[in-house]
Amino acid sequence: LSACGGGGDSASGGDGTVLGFSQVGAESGWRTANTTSIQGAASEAGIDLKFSDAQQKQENQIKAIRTYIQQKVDVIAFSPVVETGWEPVLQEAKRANIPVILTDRSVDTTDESLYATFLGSDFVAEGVKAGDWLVENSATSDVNADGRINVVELEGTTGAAPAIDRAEGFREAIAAQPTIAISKSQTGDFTRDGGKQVMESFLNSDKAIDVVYAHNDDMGLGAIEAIEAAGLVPGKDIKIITVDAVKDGMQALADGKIDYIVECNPLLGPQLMDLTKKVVAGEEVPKRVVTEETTFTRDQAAAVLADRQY
Ligand code: GYE
Repeated sequence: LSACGGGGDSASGGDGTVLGFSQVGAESGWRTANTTSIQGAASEAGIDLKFSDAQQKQENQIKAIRTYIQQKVDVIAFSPVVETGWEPVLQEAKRANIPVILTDRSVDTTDESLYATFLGSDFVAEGVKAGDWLVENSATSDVNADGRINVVELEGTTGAAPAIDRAEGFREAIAAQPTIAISKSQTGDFTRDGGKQVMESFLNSDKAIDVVYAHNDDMGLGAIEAIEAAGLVPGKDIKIITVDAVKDGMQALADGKIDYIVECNPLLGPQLMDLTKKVVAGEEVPKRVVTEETTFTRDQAAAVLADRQY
C-alpha cells in the first residue's frame, strides 16, 4: 500500500496545502470518473494531493489515514468503503488536529465532531427515484403479462452507504404496491463481474424474473451479459433499472438494454478542493453538501450521450 504520489504540485502556483485522500478502489466506471475528477481538480486548485487506492478494503483505508496523520497533512478526505468502524481512526485525526472531509460516502457515527463536512449524494433519494419509476411503469403490459412483478436486486458492497440507502429508498417507494415484490437480493460488490455472476445464479434458479434493480451501472451491465447468455433479451424480457449514469450505462440505456438510470454524480473534485481550502482557512463550512442529480429515460440518454464527460 502506498499513501504517496498523486497529482499535486505545489511548485505550480499552489499554496502548499496538502490533502491526503483515501479512495475506495477502482471498482466501477463511477469510481474511475471520481478519481479523475479529484486528481484534476487538485492540480487545478494548486493543492498537493496524496492519493491512495484501498482496493475496497477498510483496513487499507485505515492504514492510509494513519499514514496521512503521521505525515501531518493539512486535511484528510476519504470515501469510506463501509459505514461502520471508523471512530477510532477519526479520533486519532481529531487528536492530531487534522480536519476530515467525508467524500461520496458517509460514516455511521453519532459524534459529528469527528468530521468537518460530508460531500456527496443522497443515496436514499436515488433509491426512491428508481422505485418510483417502477411504480409508474408497472401498469404497462410489457413489464409483466401476469400482472405480478418479480424484482431481483443486485446490491452494492455490503455495508456501504450507497448499498444500504439505495436498498432502503427503493423499498420505501414500492412499499404500497402489492404486485411488486423483491424475490432475491445479493451483493455484486459494485463490479461488472459481480453483477454478471450474481445474475447468472439468479437466472439458474428462477426463469420468471421481470425486473433487475442494480445499485450501479456496472452491475447492470454485467447482468445484461448474463441475461443474453441465458437467451433472454435485456430491456424486453427483463427490465433493468440502474444508478450512476456513466457513459457505458447511458449507451446501454440508449440502445434499449437498460430501461431507466438514476444519476449519481462522480465529479466531486472541484467541490472537494473548495471545501479543503475553506477548512484550512478556518472558514465555516456546511456539515452536509448534497450533490445535484437527475434521472434518464431512453430518449433523454440518447440526447445527452455525445456530451457525456464520463
Ligand atoms: O454508485 C458505484 C461505486 O459510492 C456513489 O460506488 C458511489 C458508488 C457508485 O462503485 O458505482
